[in-house]
Amino acid sequence: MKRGLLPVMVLLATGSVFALGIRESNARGEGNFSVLVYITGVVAGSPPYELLVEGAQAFAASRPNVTIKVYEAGFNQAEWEEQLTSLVAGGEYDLVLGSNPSLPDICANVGRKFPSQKFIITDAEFRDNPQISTYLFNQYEQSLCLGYLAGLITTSSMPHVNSAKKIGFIAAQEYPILNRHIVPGFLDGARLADPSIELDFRVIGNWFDANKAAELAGGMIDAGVDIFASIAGGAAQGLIRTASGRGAYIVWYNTNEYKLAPGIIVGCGFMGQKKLTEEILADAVAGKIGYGVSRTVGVKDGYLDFIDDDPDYIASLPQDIRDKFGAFMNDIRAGRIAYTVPSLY
Ligand code: RBF
Repeated sequence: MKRGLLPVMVLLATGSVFALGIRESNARGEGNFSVLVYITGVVAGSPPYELLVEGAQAFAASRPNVTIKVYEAGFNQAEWEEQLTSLVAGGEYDLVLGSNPSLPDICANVGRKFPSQKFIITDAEFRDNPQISTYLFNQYEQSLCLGYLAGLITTSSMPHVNSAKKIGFIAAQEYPILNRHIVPGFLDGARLADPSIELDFRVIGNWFDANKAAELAGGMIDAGVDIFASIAGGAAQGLIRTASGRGAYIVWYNTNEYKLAPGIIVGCGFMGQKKLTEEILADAVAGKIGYGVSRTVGVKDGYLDFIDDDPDYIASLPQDIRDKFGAFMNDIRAGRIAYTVPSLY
């Protein structure tokens, strides 16, 4: 404490010229902490981005010296690196915060041009770069949970269930976390309920085309799918439309969306991205972030879970399914289910 105070007292005693010099060398301002929240897409309709922004804004609201700028980079992925480069070129931001598996590579390129710029990215895994810190959600685990529930549903006698043991997954685009963690986890989970379950997997090609998602979902229902999951951002609205119109079920990743289609969206996962964001920013302001490293978070430590206390969940599924699934979730929460997370590479 004493050691920390001494330079401040010297600075005050030596007067304004010295103090001004210090201020000029720090364009961001003494004591202020400025964060660029870089959204790789648009916020609306994408749970990871909505939660990231909510967390950053909640943190800034509690700290008057923290300022947040949210930038939506849009859907043209080819432009993301150039956009980020021009945003950080002025040296305005103490930190760039983002949430996307493709961001660390982009940040590494941008960071080479601006060696003092720091980046923290969630939903990604990247190591050994002293400017970049990453946090990976164990989405294999959330997928195992949602997949097991989908397996219980497709083998049940619920009103919209047919005799085919077929579950569906609609993805906006393919990428390593999707192909190696999310989709395999979903199928592995379903096969814990019944090993003969098959997966119908289809790709939209972008994160916004709800009509294409609706059309794909229709074809999948024709092919025997009665329960869906999707990772599709705003395009998932098309799946909800078709499932509601034709009669099929959906399990939803990351956020509580039961209200969007009660009785159709029958299970929702939880992603603790808001809490993680607030913790990350507190650590960043305190200078406690480890750069060059990646940390994985999941159900056991409370960063992923399943929302089973919502009245719409309880009303949507028969007691026997909720009992079986509840026992499974308790085992996952307690670390009693053994599984191996596949390699991302
Ligand atoms: N998830 C979204 O919810 N909305 C998006 O717009 C979005 N864009 C993505 C773009 C790229 C290039 C990649 C690799 C992933 C994207 N994701 C998006 C997926 C996101 O990172 C995460 O894996 C899923 O949302 C599941 O939590």
